[in-house]
Amino acid sequence: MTDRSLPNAPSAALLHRLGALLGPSGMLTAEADVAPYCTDWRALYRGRAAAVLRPADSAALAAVVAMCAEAGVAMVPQGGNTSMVGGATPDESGREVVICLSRMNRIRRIDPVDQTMEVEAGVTLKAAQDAARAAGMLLPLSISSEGSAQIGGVLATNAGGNNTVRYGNARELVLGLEAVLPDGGVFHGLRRLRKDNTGYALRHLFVGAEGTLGFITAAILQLQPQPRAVEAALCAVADADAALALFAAFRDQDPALIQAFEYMSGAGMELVTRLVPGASLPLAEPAPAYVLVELATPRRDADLRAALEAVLGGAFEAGTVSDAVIAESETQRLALWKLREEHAEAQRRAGASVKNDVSVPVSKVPALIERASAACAALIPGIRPAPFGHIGDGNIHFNLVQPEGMDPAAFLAQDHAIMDAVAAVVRDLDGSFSAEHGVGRLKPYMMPAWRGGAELETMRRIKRAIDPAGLMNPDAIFPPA
Ligand code: 2HG
Ligand code: ZN
Repeated sequence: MTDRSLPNAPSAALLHRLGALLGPSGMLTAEADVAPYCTDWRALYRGRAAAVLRPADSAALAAVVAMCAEAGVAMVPQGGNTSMVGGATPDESGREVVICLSRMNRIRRIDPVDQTMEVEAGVTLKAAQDAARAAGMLLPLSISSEGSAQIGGVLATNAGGNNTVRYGNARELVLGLEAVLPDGGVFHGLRRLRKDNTGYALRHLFVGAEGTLGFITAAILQLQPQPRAVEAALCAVADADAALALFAAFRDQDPALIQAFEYMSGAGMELVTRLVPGASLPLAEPAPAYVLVELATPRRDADLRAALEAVLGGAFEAGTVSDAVIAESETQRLALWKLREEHAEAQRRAGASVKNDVSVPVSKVPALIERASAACAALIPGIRPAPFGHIGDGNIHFNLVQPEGMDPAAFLAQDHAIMDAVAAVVRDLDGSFSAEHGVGRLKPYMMPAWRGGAELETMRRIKRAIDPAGLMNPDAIFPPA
């Protein structure tokens, strides 16, 4: 974290011992095998690693960590490698080891009475959702990368996603946690209790710590009743003000029905329908902006379709919504969600883009979009704002696509200037520079200005207390001291 001279490269003898412990499938050292673990999804970072270690259970992980700690070798935890901020990518030194938890992929237990699930770090979020559904319950966390993202990373970053508006972030789902500490000790906190006030809630320290305090190896997650009815609609709106008016109308009707409330700009939707195979707009004509609303209820007696139509009918009359399509089948519902979920992929295909995963109070989202768009246009003429995201909880992905025809490298060279321009607006609106993607390696430079003074110093003290040698994910969260 601070003293970059400390981490050592693993010696040949250490690698030999690690290989003997983990077996042939548990350790990769050939450059071609290691390479995929050294680049992030956005290809922002190209690191190197001395080895990729893939323990199959917590005991093996604890032994590996103890060996690395004793040798002073820095460790970078990795799950599905879907970080948007380079939070799971090793540095360029080649001295770090990546420790990948994807082989720890058992769903240990689902309890229908407690409505809990005990799940290991390497289970993908999608597999965990499917298992909960098969048991008649809902794991209420949904993110675009859920097919690849793994529970360990989802918790380490306190992921949010599409259902935060109703159920909260990942942290809210965690009843119990198991973690391997930076010295190889194990924190056994797998309790499935709704009430447990016994000193510091250590489980919450690891959630959102981005692997800087140890490895989350398993968790007990609170499940929810499986909805009996789900309705989704894509609505054409004029702008974010209209989107919030629609949100208010749904809340006024019954806030407990709102499962997701997502915003998409016309520019973002245009990229999706043009660049993603199989994505097409199910409305008569393109709109300046869109809302994807999903209602859901576990009640047997609710007429959800009538509830949806009542609010949309009122919104048409009020002029809040100009057009809308309601999904008539599960296939259509998934097609509507595809238009939302493929935003990141479409922006990747459109060339270079700069992401700003920011949050503001919900009421300030329209000001954010308007003012940040103007600030970026003043900075780089022709820049293409394509904001979208979780407007129901105030988290907007204020992403900017490079101007048509501009050299991608020249655009990306200005990433800090763009991020700073957006951040200035966000700050003025009492928001946060990272809503759900975390700090990773991309944003530590912002920490002193945003979380400086006693807040950052307290974080540093916690880090030093738990990881005194600074071996855990050294480049994440903290800027060099
Ligand atoms: C989403 O909401 C993800 O789809 C990705 O958080 C956002 O690409 C992004 O900026
Ligand atoms: Zn998101």
